[in-house]
This record gives sequence, C-alpha cells and structure tokens, in this order.
Amino acid sequence: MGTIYEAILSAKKESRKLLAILLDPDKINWETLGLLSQKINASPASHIFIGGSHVATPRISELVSFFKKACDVPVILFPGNPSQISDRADGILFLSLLSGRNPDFLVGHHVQAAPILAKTGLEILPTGYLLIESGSETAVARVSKTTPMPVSDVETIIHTAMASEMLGHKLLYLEAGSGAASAVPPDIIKEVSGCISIPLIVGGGIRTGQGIEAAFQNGADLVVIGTAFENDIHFFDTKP
Ligand code: 1GP
Repeated sequence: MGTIYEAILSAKKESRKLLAILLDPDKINWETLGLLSQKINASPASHIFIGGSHVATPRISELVSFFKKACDVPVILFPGNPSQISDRADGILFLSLLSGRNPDFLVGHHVQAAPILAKTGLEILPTGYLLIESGSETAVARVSKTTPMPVSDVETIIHTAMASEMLGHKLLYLEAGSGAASAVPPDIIKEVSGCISIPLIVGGGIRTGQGIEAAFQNGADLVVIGTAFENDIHFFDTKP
C-alpha cells in the first residue's frame, strides 16, 4: 500500500482534486458521530483532518479511533499543539507557520513533538503553513500570536511559498483560518500554485460548492472544509 503522500502526488499528477473534512473535537456534536461518519462516507471527501486549538489528546484519540473504524479514508492529524498527537491516526500535518515569526510555531513545537512522533507509526507530512488575511481575527492568529499575511502583498506570499518548498516541505497550506469571513482569494491561490511544484492545500472560510470549485480551478490540489460541514451536516448532499 502506498503512503498518504504518494496518493496525494498521484492525484495531483492526474489532476484529481482532493477534499478533506476537518473535524474539530471542540466543535463537533459527539452525540451524532454515527450520522457524521455516514455523511462523510457519502461525501466526496478523500481525507479526514482532525484537530483543534484547545482539545486534549484523549478526546482526539477517541475521535480518531471512531473515524478510522467508521470511514474508509486516511485520518490525518491537524494539530494546534504537540499535546494533540494520537498514534491511532494515519498521518500528521507537521505544520510550520511560515507566515509568522513566532519561534514556537516555526520550530519549537516540532522539537517537543519529535521524540513523541518517533515512537508512533504516523506518516509525517512536513507542511509549510501560511496564514492569509481574511477580514476577521481567527483562532490561528490568536493562538499563534502572529499576524496573517496581507493579501495586498502577493509577492511576499509567493516568496514564502517558494521558500517553503526549498526548505523541503512536502505540502503548502494556504489558510484563511477556520470560520474566516473571507476565503483565500482565487488570484493568490493561482499565483502561489504557479510558483511551487508541491501539492497545494487551501482552507478557511470556504462555505459553498462554488467556493470549493473556485479554489480547485485556481490551482488548489486539496480543499479543506470545516465550519460549513460542522454547521450543516447535509452540506455535501447536493454538492459535487
Ligand atoms: C481551518 O482550513 C480549515 O484550518 C477549515 O476552515 O472551518 O472555515 O472550513 P473552515
């Protein structure tokens, strides 16, 4: 069986677009996990991301175990900090917040996490993570104490994405922030996707099928949907 990363690369090569559903243990309804898993299985999701800003590991592990059993797609940790590592998942986005200059989120948390990760079988997916201005303050900005990159400074966003690839990151994630007022603008997605060859993840503030399509059309390889599905479990019922 190939790795998660090999599957993402193959999809990119074949122009097959991918979709991750983000489940935040702080926000989901724990009473309806069964229905949630049915909806995920009926959706176009290719991956499940699990993570949140505050949640502790036991809850993460519980959730990971449930969805590993109930769903047939890889479960990938999307951790807010090193306390959110569960060895029951398939992989982990090892995120460096390159848009900011907070050393903890650039490399500090990674140093803490490394010995823990070494004892797990998790597939590590080193990911350059760029928080882009979205018209509202988001949890990522608040928790990381960093400022999002202004959308007017496309050049710095592009150069940061290029640096991420040169540093050896396997994925680049353009993030507007969960529940963001505005998603990452299509022209930014387009510019960035044209300047890197690693797969591009886009998320934050995408609430419609058109929003997903626009991100794909402009070069996103994988789109992340969190809030829209949290707020409406039927979100994918009529979406392609
Ligand atoms: C957040 O990109 C993800 O990290 C998803 O954002 O909750 O706005 O869909 P939403």
